[in-house]
Amino acid sequence: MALEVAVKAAVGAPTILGDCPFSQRVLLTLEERKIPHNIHLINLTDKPQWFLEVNPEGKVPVVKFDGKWVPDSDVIVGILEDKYPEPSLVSPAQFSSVGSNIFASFSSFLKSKDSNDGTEQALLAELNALDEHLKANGPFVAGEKVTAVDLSLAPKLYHLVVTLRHFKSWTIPESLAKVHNYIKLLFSRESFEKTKAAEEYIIAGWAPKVNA
Ligand SMILES: N[C@@H](CCC(=O)N[C@@H](CS)C(=O)NCC(=O)O)C(=O)O
Repeated sequence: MALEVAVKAAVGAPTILGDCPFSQRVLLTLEERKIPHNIHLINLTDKPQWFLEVNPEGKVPVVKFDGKWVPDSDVIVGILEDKYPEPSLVSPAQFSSVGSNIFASFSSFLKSKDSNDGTEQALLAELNALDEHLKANGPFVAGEKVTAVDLSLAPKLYHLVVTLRHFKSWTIPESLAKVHNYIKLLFSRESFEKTKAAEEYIIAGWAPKVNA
């Protein structure tokens, strides 16, 4: 039986898949595991009553397991691993936090209006650390096979690439060749193509935060 999954709709286009990286992470996990699912698009600026009733916190993604809607991508990915153990996507424990500061440092740099506040250097340090990790262990975080940590990082790197190029004309330095290769491998997966939001919606989603 297909799982029910509620994810973000695009800003200003409630019938189109939106730009939430946590939602894409869950959709990627479902696609990689080939778990049949029905997608409900949630307009976060006008949340439907049924959604607020099953999920009072009002955040996406949520997935219905055994009649109960469960929020939080970490929790959802854990349940999917327990319920559908084959193929396992568990990342080895020593690699599970690789890249985990990239999203916060990217977001600070994107929103920064002061080019000397160190946010660019902080992001570069995180990307350098990822490059070093991939040099030693790549091409994916845990080697030859995609694991959960890659499926969490991929949507975040997508937001990074699209918005920094658009709002700051900034790109990841070519010298970080392993990061570039990693991004190419992730973004060209069928699961990624199928679950990504269009670039215009990524930009529309971030615009209010960048222009605040
Ligand atoms: N820790 C949560 C974060 C989920 C989250 O922050 N979702 C955002 C959209 S990307 C949301 O639903 N925000 C509520 C709102 O905008 O009203 C997860 O991993 O699922």
